[in-house]
Amino acid sequence: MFQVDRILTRKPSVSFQNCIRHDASSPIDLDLMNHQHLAYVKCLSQIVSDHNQLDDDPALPDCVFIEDTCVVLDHETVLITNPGAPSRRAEVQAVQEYLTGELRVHTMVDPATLDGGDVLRVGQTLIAGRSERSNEAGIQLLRDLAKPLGIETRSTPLPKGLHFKSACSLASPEVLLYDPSVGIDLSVFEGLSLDLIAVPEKDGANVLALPQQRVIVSQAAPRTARILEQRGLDVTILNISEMHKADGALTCPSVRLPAKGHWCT
Ligand code: CIR
Repeated sequence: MFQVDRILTRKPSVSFQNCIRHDASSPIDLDLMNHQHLAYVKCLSQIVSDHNQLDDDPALPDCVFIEDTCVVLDHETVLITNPGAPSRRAEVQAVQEYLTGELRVHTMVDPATLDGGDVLRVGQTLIAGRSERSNEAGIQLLRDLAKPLGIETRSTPLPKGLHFKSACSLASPEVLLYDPSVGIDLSVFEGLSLDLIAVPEKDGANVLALPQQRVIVSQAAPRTARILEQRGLDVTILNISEMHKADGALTCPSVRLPAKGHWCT
C-alpha cells in the first residue's frame, strides 16, 4: 500500500544562491527560500509526523535537494547515489552517515551516476530516466539491487530537461501527471494501471503525492491544482518560487521513507 512513514529533509545552504541552474537571470532571494522551505517542512510534518532534518553545508549550494542523493527501496534498504553533477557528489556523505545504522545502505561509484530525481516509484516498479545526470551504469546498479526485493526497474530516455521527475510525477498511486512538451515515451507506463494526465503548466508536472489522497502542488501551476481538485484529491498549494529558480520542484527537497511492506514515491 502507498504509505509514507517518515521524511528526511536538509536545510538550505547559506550558499544556495550559487546552486546549479539553467537560467540565472532572476536573482534568488535566500530569505524567501528559507521561508518557503520552512513552509514546505511544516506542511509535510503536519501529514507525516516523523521528520528529521539534516544540517546544511555552506560548501554544498544544492544540498537542500536531498531527493537526488538516494533511492529508498523499502523500509530497510537504500541506495546512496553518485550524483551526476560533480559539484553535488559530496552531498551524499551526510545522508549516508544519517541512514547508516537505520537502513541497509548500498553505494554507487564512478562511472555509474544516478540522481534520485530521475527515479519514479510506482508500486513494485521503478521507472528511471536516462538523463544528463543518470547513466545506464547507474540505472543497472539500481536494477540489480531492486530485483531481489521484487521490484522491477524500467528505463527510458529523458528527451529534455533536468530530471525525469521534473517531467512527470505521481499525484496519487493511480494518477500520473506529465509535461507533454518533454516528449517522454508514454509506453514506459504500460501495465501500471495509471491514469495519465498531460498538465497544462510545466511547473505542474512535479507534485508531491502523500497518503490519504493528499497532494502538494506548486503555486505556479494553478490549472493543474484545479484538475486534481476536480478529481477529488486533497490539494495543498505551496509557493516554491525560489526552488523553481534553482530548477527544483516539490519532490526534490525531501526523501520519503515507507513503513514495512509499503511503498511511497
Ligand atoms: C541541480 O541542478 O541539480 C539543482 N539545482 C536542482 C535539483 C533538483 N532536484 C530534482 O529535480 N530532483
